[in-house]
Order: sequence, then structure tokens, then C-alpha cells
Amino acid sequence: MTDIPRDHPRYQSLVTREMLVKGVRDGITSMQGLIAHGRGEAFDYLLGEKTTAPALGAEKAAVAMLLLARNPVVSVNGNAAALAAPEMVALAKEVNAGVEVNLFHRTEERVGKIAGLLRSNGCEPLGVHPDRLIPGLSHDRAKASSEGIFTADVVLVPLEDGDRCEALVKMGKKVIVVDLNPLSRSARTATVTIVDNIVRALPNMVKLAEEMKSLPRPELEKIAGGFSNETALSAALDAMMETVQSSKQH
Ligand code: PTJ
Repeated sequence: MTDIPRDHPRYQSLVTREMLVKGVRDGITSMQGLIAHGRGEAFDYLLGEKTTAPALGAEKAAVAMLLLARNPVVSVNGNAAALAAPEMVALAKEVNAGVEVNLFHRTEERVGKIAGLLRSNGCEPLGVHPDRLIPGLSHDRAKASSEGIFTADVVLVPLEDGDRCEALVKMGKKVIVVDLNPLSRSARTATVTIVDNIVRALPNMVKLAEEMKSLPRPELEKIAGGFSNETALSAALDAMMETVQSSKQH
């Protein structure tokens, strides 16, 4: 790992890159994951690399939905594993959710390594021996487990591919995505889109789950029901446009 100087103004962003590079070296993250992250970074730059108030609102609604769910599942891909494995496991514990390895560029070797990482963080993941296929999807990315994603009513799928997000919504599930690109198909199709970096969103959600798990159901229903994905996406675009506008004025 390159030694990143702590006083570098882009310290956090550079450390995040190093975590992904390590993920690739350890056989956890795909090469494509590096490219996907680069796209995310560009949007994060426009967001000011911070959790905006509307993103925090989406995180709150997502946690409420997970707490209300009958069979919630947190899906882990190669990027999420490299950037937020301990937080994904901690969140799953707080909301009583299953954790499933679910890859777009699936190889059994990578599934095994991600499962090992999740086990070392204290959970027994699903998805190692998937027994069902998500309808409407070709290719290995359709694989899912009957106890997990296949029967889940609420799924958190950070950095999800647009096609699979759409297929999960078509199955009648509530789909929560973390996606820095508010224009992506996943962002537009999901039930709740959190326009925030996964490295900020997941720690926020763990903290929110700790605070919210004792709330009565009607209160959680109010929080989840008051969320509008359209409004949240529009607010994210406004925040990005504001950054562009204020840079033009200087
Ligand atoms: O590990 P695998 O095989 O499952 O593959 C994972 C990737 C992410 C490579 C795969 O799902 C993929 O190709 O995803 P996409 O279609 O490129 O979508 C990823 C989305 O996540 C893009 O819209 C990015 O802007 C966004 N993104 C990238 N990095 C982050 C992010 N969103 C939040 N936090 C990030 N750190």
C-alpha cells in the first residue's frame, strides 16, 4: 500500500483508492470495480465528498425499511467487500438481516474470498452455493440463494448494476442502492437510492440502526413512507449543480 500523507487534502479519497487496489490484489474486487469506483469518484467530487442532508434522509428511510422487513438481506459485491465489509456485517446484525455474496462478474474464487472476509468479520454469508436464478437475467449474475436474496422482501445492494436492480424490483422487492451517480438506471429504478459514498453511507447506517432499532413500528413506517426517491435524486442533482455553479463564480 502506498504511504498516503495524512495532511494531503485528498487523504480520505486516496486511502479509499488504496483499499480498492488491495481488494484487487487480494482477489476480492474485480478490475472492473476500479473503473466503477472512478466513475463514482467523479460524482463524489461534485457532491463535495460529504453526506448531504437528503442523503442522510435516504439512509434513515433505508434503515427504517430494513428494520420493518420480514426477510432483509444485505448483498455484498467486490467493491462493497473491499470498502465496507465490517460495516456491512455490523448493519446486518443491527437490523437482523442475512448477508449474501452476490457478484456481477462472478467467479467461484472471488465468491470464496469474499465469503472468507465476511466470516472473518463475524457472519456466515449466503450466496456461496446459490440455488435459484433471478428471473429475466441471463448469465451468472442471476444467481441467488433461496434463503436470501431470492425470497427477501427488502434488499440492500450497494453499487448495483441497473439490470439486476430492475429485475429485483420486478420481483416485488424493495431495493435500496448506494450509488453516487443519481442518473444511473439503478438510482432511478430503486425504491431508495442513497446518493453517497459507500465509505460514508455504511458507517452512518450502522449508527442510525443502533439508534432506530428501538423505535415503534408506526414511527419506522412514517420514516420509510415519507421518503420519495424522485425528490431525493432531484436534491442530489441540485447539490451537484450548486458545486458547478459556485466554481464558475470564483
Ligand atoms: O464485484 P462485482 O463483480 O459484483 O462488480 C461490482 C461492480 C461495481 C464492478 C459492478 O456491479 C458494476 O459494474 O457496477 P456499475 O454498473 O459500474 O455501477 C456501479 C455504480 O456505483 C456506478 O453508478 C458508480 O457511480 C457507483 N459507485 C462507484 N463507486 C462508488 C459508487 N457509489 C457509492 N460509493 C462508491 N464508492
